[in-house]
Amino acid sequence: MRMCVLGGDGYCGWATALYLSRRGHEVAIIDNYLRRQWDFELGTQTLTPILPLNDRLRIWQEITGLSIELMVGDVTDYSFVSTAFADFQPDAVIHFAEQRAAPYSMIDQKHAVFTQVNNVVGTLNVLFAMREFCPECHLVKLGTMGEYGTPNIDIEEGYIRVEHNGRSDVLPYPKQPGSFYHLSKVHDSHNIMFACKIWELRATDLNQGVVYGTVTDETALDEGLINRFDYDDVFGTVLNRFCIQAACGHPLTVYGEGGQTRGFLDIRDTVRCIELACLNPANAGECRVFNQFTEQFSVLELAQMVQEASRKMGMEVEIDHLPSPRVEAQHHYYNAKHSKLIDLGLRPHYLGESLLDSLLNITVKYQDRVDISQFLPQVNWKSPRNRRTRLATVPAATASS
Ligand code: NAD
Ligand code: USQ
Repeated sequence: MRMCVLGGDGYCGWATALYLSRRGHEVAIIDNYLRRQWDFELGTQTLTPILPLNDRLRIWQEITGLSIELMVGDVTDYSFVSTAFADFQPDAVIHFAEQRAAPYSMIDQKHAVFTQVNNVVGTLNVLFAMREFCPECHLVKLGTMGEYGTPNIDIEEGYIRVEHNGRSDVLPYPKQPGSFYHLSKVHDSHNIMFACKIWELRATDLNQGVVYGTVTDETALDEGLINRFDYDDVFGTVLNRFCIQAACGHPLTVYGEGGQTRGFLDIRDTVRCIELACLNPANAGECRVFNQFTEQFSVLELAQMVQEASRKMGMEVEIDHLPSPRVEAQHHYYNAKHSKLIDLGLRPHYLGESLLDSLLNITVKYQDRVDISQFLPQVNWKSPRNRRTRLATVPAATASS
């Protein structure tokens, strides 16, 4: 298949582009390097030393003989996206190219507006460009489990049958997201659903849980292909952060009581899920929703697992309960369905001892690159003045949109 990976320089996108290329698909990456710019803005860097994208692609070609096309540009620029789709004629567009950190979107007004403009306008452009230049193509869009929030009933995969005043219907599952970032994904979902209905486009909205890990079979082929590993308080996801904190002997930063429960998955399952969705496309006019995670844990359970794995490696680490910087339920019911990708053939990697060991080993290996000032949360959901407000410059894309 001809697959266009939007956001292919990022964490999920890079691993996915390599995986799909090795599986024999024709792959093109679109990215505008915003993610690298946000590291400069926040004064942080990935734990792992990633190379410039051109170098990564050259190494990939040297090692495997496979080439991945690169188109550098901004998906909020319609003329760029439409030309890219018209030229490449993708069978599948895999859309990762968004601002994906909840704390970044909660820094202040500028960052909230930037996040929603970047994400919502980018996705709208993708939909319009598909309609105009590749209407048969299948959109595989990364959504998030956080769109649902934590309702006191089971979470279905996208839609729910509702009985009301003696009548019944299947309706989009109610959304109660917890940040302006998560809200941007809800807005995207509505726009995608509407576009499929009116233009007969085909789409799969993948409501992905929190991803962990960094190594895939492809990135392990050469040090120059290494993936990013974010651990700062804005872009670092919780398990990656706990592993680095453990490697540095820093107490694990559980926000509040730690009863917050989320769906999680290994980056190796992310890439497989994407391929499964592409190989089994939605029908024309259909907007499918899959919940993409393999296991659920509370934040405290994760911290205890990391603590135990560290102990076995001879590292003693404490668990701290910090006042939560977010507004989220700390004790709640959570039972989210996630069978559709399993039905398509996903064989999950579960978070076991060996995986935690390998995560901890990576963090120990690159420990000298760690900046421990990135461990404590610096963005508060309630504060009108977060520390980073003074540091932040808003990326140029907001102005151009
Ligand atoms: P990332 O920030 O590492 O990568 C996103 C990439 O998109 C970056 O390379 C960035 O430069 C690019 N990008 C952003 N805006 C762009 C624009 N306007 N034009 C062109 N390129 C642009 O993020 P990630 O962790 O790889 O996440 C990818 C997607 O998966 C996001 O949509 C995110 O919401 C979703 N997701 C991620 C996770 C996770 O745990 N990482 C979990 C669930 C869902
Ligand atoms: N948390 C801690 N301590 C930390 C960091 C986080 O207790 O040091 C807690 C948070 O309060 C939250 C949970 O861990 O309850 C998850 O936080 P996170 O930062 O790992 O993940 P989140 O903000 O939800 O966002 C990440 C990705 C985002 C994706 C989302 C999937 O950055 O792109 O959409 O996971 S989901 O959580 O299912 O919405």
